[in-house]
Amino acid sequence: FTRHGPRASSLLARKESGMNATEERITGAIVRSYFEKLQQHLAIDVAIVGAGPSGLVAARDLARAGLRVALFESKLAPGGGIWGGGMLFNEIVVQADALPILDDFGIRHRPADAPGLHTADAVEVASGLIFGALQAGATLFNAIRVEDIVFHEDRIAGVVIQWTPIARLQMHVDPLVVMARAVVDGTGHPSEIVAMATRKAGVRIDTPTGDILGERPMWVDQGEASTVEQTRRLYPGLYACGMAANNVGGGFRMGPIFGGMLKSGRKLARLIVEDLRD
Ligand code: 48F
Repeated sequence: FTRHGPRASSLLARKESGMNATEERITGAIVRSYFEKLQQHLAIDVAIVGAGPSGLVAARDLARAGLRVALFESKLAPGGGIWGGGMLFNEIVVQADALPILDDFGIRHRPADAPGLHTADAVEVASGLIFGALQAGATLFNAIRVEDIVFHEDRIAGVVIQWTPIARLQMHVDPLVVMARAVVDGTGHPSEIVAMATRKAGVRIDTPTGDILGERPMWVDQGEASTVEQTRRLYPGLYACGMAANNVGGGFRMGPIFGGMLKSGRKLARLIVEDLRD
């Protein structure tokens, strides 16, 4: 007790021990707001694995349609293969028919010295897509790797998540789970989530063989078209977009041209909105 009574004494004790100092309040604010965010996304409409261009466009459209959407990105920085443009020349190419998607995000572009092709600054595209997805209401969890899927009665029902550093250090720590009505493989070339479904759950996906057909060598026009064509539901609760869809469907690769990725994201969102409405 001090001469000011018990309350003043406990305030003094807190002050002396550094409790309730700005440092404590900063940490408390981060912990409370992060856990609120996490708690609101333990059971969601759509879990998108991978925050590359196709996943980010899909996330924005799905969030705009009023669905609860979370992106899980294993790297610290979302954006996937956009940042480095072609061979670290940080410009990307987009076809004229995909420009409305860039316009929708407020991302600038200019005509290239080639008919029907336009260029955009890769850093502006990456940051613009991330910003646009979040502003529309999607939530992004970075540095979190999806290491498995939830499989319930012939349906993909969620994702199994773990901090990337824990996975990298191979620490023996059990993961947590996020349940989702739709799980999207946006992991790019390896189509990791569909691979888990075929390998671990043994499901036959919607391809001619029932399995992943695998990416073919570069043929830009074919690859761009097939990326959009192959964007679809592969199994109840399981979808793929972007290079993951192209890999699953046996399409050709296409390099640093991004119209197909953007259009794939938009198509995917439309399909999922229709499916989840039923
Ligand atoms: O590959 P990526 O950019 O996805 P995309 O939308 O776009 C492909 C283009 O960037 C480019 C192209 C073709 O030449 O135009 O390649 O298909 O991004 C995939 C993201 O998924 C993350 C990865 O870090 C990357 O940011 N990712 C991969 N596996 C996991 C993951 C995982 N298991 N959990 C969480 N994130």
